[in-house]
Amino acid sequence: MATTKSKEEKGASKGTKDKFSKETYLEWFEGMLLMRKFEEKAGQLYGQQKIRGFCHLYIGQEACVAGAVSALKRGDKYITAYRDHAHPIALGSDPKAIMAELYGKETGISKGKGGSMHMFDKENNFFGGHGIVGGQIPLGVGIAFAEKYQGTDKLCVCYMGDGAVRQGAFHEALNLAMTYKLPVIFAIENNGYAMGTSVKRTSNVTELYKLGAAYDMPSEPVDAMSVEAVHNAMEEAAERARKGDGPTLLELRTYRYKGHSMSDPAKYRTKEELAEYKSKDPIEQVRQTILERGFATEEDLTKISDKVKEQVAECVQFAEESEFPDPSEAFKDVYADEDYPYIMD
Ligand SMILES: Cc1ncc(C[n+]2csc(CCOP(=O)(O)OP(=O)(O)O)c2C)c(N)n1
Ligand SMILES: [Mg+2]
Repeated sequence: MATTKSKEEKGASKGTKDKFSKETYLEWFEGMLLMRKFEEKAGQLYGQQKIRGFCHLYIGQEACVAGAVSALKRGDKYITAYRDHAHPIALGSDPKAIMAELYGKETGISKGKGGSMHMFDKENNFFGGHGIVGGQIPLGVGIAFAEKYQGTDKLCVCYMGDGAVRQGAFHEALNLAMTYKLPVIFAIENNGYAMGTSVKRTSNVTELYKLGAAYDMPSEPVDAMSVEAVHNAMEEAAERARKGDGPTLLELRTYRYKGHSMSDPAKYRTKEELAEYKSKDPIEQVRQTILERGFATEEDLTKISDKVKEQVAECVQFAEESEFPDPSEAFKDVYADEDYPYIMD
């Protein structure tokens, strides 16, 4: 257990605040606030049945992606599971197109055919949005393989939930990535639960970064309520990947403030547990640092917040005013063969 502690302490100490500039802090604040406000609105719209089907919110987990995007380079690839609204927002996709996708409209980022779980934006290096738990992990390794094969200096960040590490595909993917020294960062967003099942109910191995040891993969836990700690861990992993030293496994210790999906009363956790994580809110932490270090005043931050709210309102208006796709679109971009036999007349 002593080893575990020192690893955790190492992860926490990575949150050294002095390293980061005013610009970085303000970008983190605005970026994470946009993810948060966008999703709060999406939650409301779901209640009004404007958004249907599945909808998994990322609220509380924002630092996991904000700290990666600030640490990595444009052109690095990202792939994740179905909790996927914030990743493309962080990568620069148009939030209006993401909202339209939630509405199932033709102007959506996946032309209204993907919905909440299947956002996709190749131009901004976002490879989805995958509904099958663990399904994106081998795909992420494949993307990293392509980068290595083509001799680029780019890498792939492959996000997954804590539930996904119990899938066989995770272990096969780690083995292959380590054997071929592929430029991939496996980022486990450990929010403590897979639907209503806690991590400790699924395996003896509850410190998920330890799973990397079976493949001799550099692995560590990261306090992912701290955007600084995520940035630092991603930066170090990226350096390793770009040098040709292969993959890293990061266990991003995070928390989702909302239920698993929209129909989850979250009875499997206590109010105290939720309150404890809310007291470490990643956005609030950034706000405090900005104020403490004099990077902005309360008034400046309110202006940013107002701007973000306006942006979200524009997203809703855009989605409302967009059309549903024509039924003839249903099979386009879905199958490789354009004359797929079930195309409707
Ligand atoms: C192969 C497969 N099995 C089961 C499901 C049903 N399912 C959807 S989400 C989920 C829990 C996954 O939890 P986790 O990986 O921790 O991600 P989180 O929702 O916490 O982000 C399950 C079991 C699925 N989508 N795919
Ligand atoms: Mg989980």
